[in-house]
Amino acid sequence: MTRLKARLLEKIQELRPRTANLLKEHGKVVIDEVTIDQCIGGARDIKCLVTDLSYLDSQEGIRFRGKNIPETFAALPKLPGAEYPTVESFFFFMLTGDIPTPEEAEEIHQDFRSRAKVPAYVFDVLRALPKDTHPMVMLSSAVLAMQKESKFAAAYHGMKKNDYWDPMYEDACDLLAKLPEIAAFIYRYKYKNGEIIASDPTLDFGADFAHMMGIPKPYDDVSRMYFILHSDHESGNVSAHTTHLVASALSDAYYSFSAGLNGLAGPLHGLANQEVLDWIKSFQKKLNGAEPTEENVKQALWDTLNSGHVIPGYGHAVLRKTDPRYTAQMEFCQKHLPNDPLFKLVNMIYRVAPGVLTEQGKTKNPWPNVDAQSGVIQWYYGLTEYDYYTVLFGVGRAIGVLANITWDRALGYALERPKSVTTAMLEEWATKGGR
Ligand code: HAX
Repeated sequence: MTRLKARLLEKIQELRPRTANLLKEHGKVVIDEVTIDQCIGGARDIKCLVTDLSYLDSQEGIRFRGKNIPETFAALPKLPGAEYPTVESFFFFMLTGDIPTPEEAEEIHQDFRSRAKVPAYVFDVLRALPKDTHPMVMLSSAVLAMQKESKFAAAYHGMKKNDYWDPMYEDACDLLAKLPEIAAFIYRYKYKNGEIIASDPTLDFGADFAHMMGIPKPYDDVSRMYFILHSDHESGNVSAHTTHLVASALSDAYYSFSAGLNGLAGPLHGLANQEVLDWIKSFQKKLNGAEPTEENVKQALWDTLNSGHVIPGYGHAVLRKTDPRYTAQMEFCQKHLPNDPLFKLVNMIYRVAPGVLTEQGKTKNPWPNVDAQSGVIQWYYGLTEYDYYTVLFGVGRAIGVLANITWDRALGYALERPKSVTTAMLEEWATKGGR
């Protein structure tokens, strides 16, 4: 057993009695109430999910295991010469809440390498899809195609509930370790004439991904940063919630994460990073080579709103301030690409868009989210095929959701099954002023 798995088991044994006690002794304590607008309006803010891996505060933004983004980056071990920690050490941290020692980080790196080989049939499945298939369909299909590898599904009938976490952990690690090769294959197959670059087993998750993408340094660090920033945003967002929901039926990690990816592919969620670049490129096209000004950015934003569309990369269901994931990427740009024209334009949009959205008066949060900034960095390092960007998000999101469903099994979280009501019932309760 690796030290990560042994540590995880210790943590599971610590937490299990606390969860059991909450259920047994305090199960009927009321922690929230539900209003009609929450019922119709997407269950905003209803407190009915549990995770210890991350917490999203509307003002402060995300904390991973209690640490904000700068604290997370500072605390985790880095490879010599690297600016950002490895994905492997971050996964250790997310699963256990502990910072791995360099030896533990190296052990998980070796463990991931032993799991990283993607079965050949996965590439056959991808090659069989039409070339103009969206890369998110390719990623989700590749993940789903590997379901027959599931150790959880294979062990399910002979297993006790307390042991479910073990093969779920194995599936989570197997699947996560394979994602760089799958994602890089999709990119090279779709956009680089199928010229595939073989994995380099000496490299860590982020560096091997950069290598297989064919993008030189510092793209290894860009990848580490990007995957960690996109990993987790507590449990209520569509991709995390979908993964959790599907896993609650004891579907394995392959079924569950593939479903989560399909949710991530929606324009109000992860696809927003593609939409942002699409918006910027069509804006630049209209400028016809002229320098953008704050005035014509403002006009273009109003045109989008007036045509009934959202401004991609702005707004959030929970956050009420600039997303710290946006800020972390902006700081990267200030350091590495301060004079990049696209970065300057994104900054100009940041100066103008919150005012426009506030004036329009609909959104509760006029500030940018993670997706407003992420494409600039990818574009700068040569990844200009922006319909691929959500795949990058998907690889990062896997870290959080796969760690979460491992814990779901460890703590025996139940089949998810909220209750629905009818419109007539709501009308009746509305008339009575409550149920
Ligand atoms: N542009 C225009 N209108 C917006 C808006 C935006 N960026 N953000 C919110 N609104 C509108 C909503 O569409 C809604 O309008 P209606 O009343 O006509 O339905 C109104 O403002 C109130 O919405 P809200 O309560 O502020 O926001 P929601 O919780 O309903 O939605 C969204 C949150 C992220 C979906 C929303 O802000 C949005 O559509 N943003 C643009 C798309 C985007 O960037 N998505 C990525 C979000 C981060 C993420 O998940 N990344 O993966």
